[in-house]
Amino acid sequence: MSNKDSTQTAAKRLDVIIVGGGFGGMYATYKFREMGMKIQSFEAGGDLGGVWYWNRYPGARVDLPSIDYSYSFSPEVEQEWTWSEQFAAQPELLRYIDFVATRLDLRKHYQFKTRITSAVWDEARKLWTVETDRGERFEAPFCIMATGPLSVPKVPDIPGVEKFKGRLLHAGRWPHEPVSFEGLRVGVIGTGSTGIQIVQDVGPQAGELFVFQRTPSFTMPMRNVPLTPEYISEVRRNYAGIREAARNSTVGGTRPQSTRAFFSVTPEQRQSLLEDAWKQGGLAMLGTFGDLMVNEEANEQVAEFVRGKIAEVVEDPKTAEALKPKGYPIFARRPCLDSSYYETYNLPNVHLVDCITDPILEVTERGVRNASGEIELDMLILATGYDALTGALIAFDVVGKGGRTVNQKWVHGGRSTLGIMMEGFPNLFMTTGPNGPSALANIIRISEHDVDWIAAAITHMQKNGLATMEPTTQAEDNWMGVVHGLAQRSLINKAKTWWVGANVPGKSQGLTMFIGGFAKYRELCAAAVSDGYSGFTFGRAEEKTKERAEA
Ligand code: NA7
Repeated sequence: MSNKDSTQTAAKRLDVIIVGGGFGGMYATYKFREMGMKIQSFEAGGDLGGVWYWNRYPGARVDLPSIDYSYSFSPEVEQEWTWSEQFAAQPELLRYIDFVATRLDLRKHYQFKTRITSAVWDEARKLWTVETDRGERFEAPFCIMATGPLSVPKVPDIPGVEKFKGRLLHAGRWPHEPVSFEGLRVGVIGTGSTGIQIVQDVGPQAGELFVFQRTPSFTMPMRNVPLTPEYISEVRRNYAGIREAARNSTVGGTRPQSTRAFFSVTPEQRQSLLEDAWKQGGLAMLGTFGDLMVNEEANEQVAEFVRGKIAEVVEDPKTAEALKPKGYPIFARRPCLDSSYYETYNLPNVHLVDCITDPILEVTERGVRNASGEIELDMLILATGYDALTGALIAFDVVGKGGRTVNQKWVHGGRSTLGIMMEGFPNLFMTTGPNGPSALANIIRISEHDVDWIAAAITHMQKNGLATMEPTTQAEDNWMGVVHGLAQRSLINKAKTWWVGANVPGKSQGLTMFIGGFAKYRELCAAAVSDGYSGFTFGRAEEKTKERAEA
């Protein structure tokens, strides 16, 4: 035993370790408890909620309908919870999460304010050993990384950010107490989904608001509405059918997705369909045609339609022009939904700073200095995104067979089998991993699916006296072949976004998410089981016992 070992506290032995307290981790916690396993769950935040725990910024709101963006595994929760709006705001989402956690008694399994600092596979003992930032050690044969695709906030590499003497806030680490903007000169850097939600909320409250925009996003009207008691009771009566439809859809939700090709209808019909979609709101436009992500010309016509809408709303022609996204396909960057984003620029106190024509040079003690001068600020909000998809699992040491880390494995981008397991990392499972549908479908449907798949795999092992499970290199190559093959056809590659890793300097570039749709993903995951798990190798429990005896 090494010196290091002798000073270490004894590891607590469990059946399953679960990392993360977002939707995936909460469901995993429930599922494995119900299977009678000895579990321990960890969460870095002070409570459950994942992104919704951290992202308390003004205007934070889900951009999928609430009835889709909710658990389907518990009929009790479905019947007892009442959504108030079609697109729930962050406080309501946290109330929902609290309701689920309380109703299913999940918090008692969690250790909060605890960050995992390493997870190491012990090949001889067939166990994962996990260490926390409190110096504790836990070990279990199975480890579930429900660490989420958007959990590592990114601070921009703008010189001087640390020098700013005013209040510096990151949207992804927003304070718990209310933040007042009244009379303040506020700056927002970033105009992705987060920046857009902040701008429309803070614009009317701030003394002056300066929006630092590098790449404009396409945003469409959300047209959020309160949900009536009649609608809620119909949904409750029909949840089973609604969930079934979602599971068999491309997006994992109830948004219709047409197969209609853009040029299969006349220009007049196209215009009328686009106007209808705009009136309908949400992502109706994306669902109106089936080929917008593969037909560049069709895509450009839809983009031009939306640019026209911007010009109709924004009064100052120069601002309108700067807000129009150009140079990348619509929907290739996460499409945003807003309630009054473009209208906000008509307020006299709201100013767009175009960082393409007037780049940010540095953050100073007093504000932001760009080519044309210094803009003094009392508060600077960073809405600069996340080290997405792979960021959480490379942020600490996850060490598999032969001492190889996930960091090393993913040096050329996220790589896994089904987005759930990795060759070289036995018994380590991910929910909403980087090579599943991830950000391209309803993350709650994916989380539930992945946890169910993992639970079935563990049950299979238990029934058959198997101790370890790991994808073969061949199966992983095949899966990544499918992922890359589909990705090549997509226009998503033509935009520089977090979807393709372009927002983090030095990160491997390319689309590694499965773009074949949620229903197809389920089908392929089911096929990996129904062919007798032929893409996986299993180690027997006896070998483990034998190895232990020999050790
Ligand atoms: P995003 O979509 O990654 O947006 C980040 C924004 O921050 C984007 O507009 C970036 O511009 C901007 N940014 C980042 N660094 C800089 C610098 N240095 N200078 C100027 N602007 C900068 O993150 P969000 O949080 O908005 O959304 C993430 C997801 O959450 C969203 O897609 C939904 O799924 C929910 P850039 O594009 O790099 O030019």
